[in-house]
Amino acid sequence: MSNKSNNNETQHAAGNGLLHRRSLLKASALGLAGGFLLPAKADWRSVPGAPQSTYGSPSKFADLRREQTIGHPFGPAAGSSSTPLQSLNGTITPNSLHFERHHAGIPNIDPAKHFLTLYGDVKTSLRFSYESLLAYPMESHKYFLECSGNSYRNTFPIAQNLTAGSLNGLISGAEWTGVPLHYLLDEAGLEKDANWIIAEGADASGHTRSIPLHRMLDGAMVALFQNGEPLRPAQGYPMRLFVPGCEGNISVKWLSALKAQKTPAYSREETSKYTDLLKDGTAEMFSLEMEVKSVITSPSGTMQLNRKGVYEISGMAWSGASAIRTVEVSADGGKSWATALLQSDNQPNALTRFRIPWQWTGQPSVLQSRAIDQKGNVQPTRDVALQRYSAGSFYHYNGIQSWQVSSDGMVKNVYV
Ligand SMILES: Nc1nc2c(c(=O)[nH]1)N[C@H]1C(S)=C(S)[C@@H](COP(=O)(O)O)O[C@H]1N2
Ligand SMILES: [Mo]
Repeated sequence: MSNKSNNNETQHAAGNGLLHRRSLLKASALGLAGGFLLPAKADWRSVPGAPQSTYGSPSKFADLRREQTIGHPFGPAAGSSSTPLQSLNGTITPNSLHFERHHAGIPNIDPAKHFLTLYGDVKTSLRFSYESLLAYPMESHKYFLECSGNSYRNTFPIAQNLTAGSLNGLISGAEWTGVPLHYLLDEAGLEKDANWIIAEGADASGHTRSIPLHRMLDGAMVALFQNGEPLRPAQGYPMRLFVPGCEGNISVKWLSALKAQKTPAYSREETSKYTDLLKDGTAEMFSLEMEVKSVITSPSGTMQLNRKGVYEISGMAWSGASAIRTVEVSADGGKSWATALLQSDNQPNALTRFRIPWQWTGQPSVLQSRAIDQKGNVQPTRDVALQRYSAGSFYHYNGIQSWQVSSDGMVKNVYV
């Protein structure tokens, strides 16, 4: 090992073992070095493996499953499941692990029998079949999708000892491909006062949301493909609305109608739900944009550190307002912070991966990440985040996630 890299490895960036973000991780520093034995000849070297398949599946040794697959006590089809953030890396969620949130289950829609109607304050009402939409020019973008209820368990008075995915996994990242909405709106010709578009889904929940026109013209699409393949039924097959940076529930799945009008619809989903009760007793409506947020996915809740040495702290950051500017990481519960490496392309309204090396000598530690977006929004502490809304209101919670590492290596959700 040269002196140069040796210096680099031991360059501390903040308290309690955070190393400079570009420090190299080497087996010697990881505490993993030592003599190794040649492995015995494995079975898979001596006999041919399984044949090819028509649709792939993960290794049986990789434990990949959605978490918190919870139904509603009065209607099991109304429920959600979370992405296991701690089992994944990078910024793309595989389609089989994209989080799910349905108000009335997953309809099984035959695309030949499904239509999207565009009507209301327009010069010409239009009806699109799945086939006809496939003929339009499309765009592909990487975006996050986050439920406004994501991380609500961290608003509970007692910290829940759960995984990163169980606590914060109502978020996923994908490459979405579809028809930019402005093509369809231009074709129909909006009337002058048509400031809102009311989107409705074809499922049994009657899910209806009002979206301000500027959001529909700026980046919204009728999404047809997700990570390269046709949408999964759970994600809205054959077509869904996708509004980047906004709470998941306005990205209406199984999209069947778009109605242009002067005012919002004040539908059930925007009166009885999806409003935020403020401290003064008033309710904030149409708080659509998702706030700046991040979460460390490794090490994270319920994991066990089984050696001392250098670890890579890694996680995801995102903001509905812009791209991510900086992610800071603390290993001492917020006393000191070091800047992490943003280690993915960093697009607006997309997941950004951050990484930073950390030397664990067995000391009790509290790991945190704090995201700052290009507009200067800073992710708040839990205390500050909870002050925004009245008690019991749990949408749009974006407080800093704290993971406690105890001297025995157990990692646990804590409030600091
Ligand atoms: N038609 C319809 N659209 C819907 C919903 C629904 O129940 N019905 N759920 C919404 C909610 S609350 C969220 S968070 C997202 C979830 O999208 P996903 O299941 O693809 O992750 O879809 C939204 N769109
Ligand atoms: Mo949601």
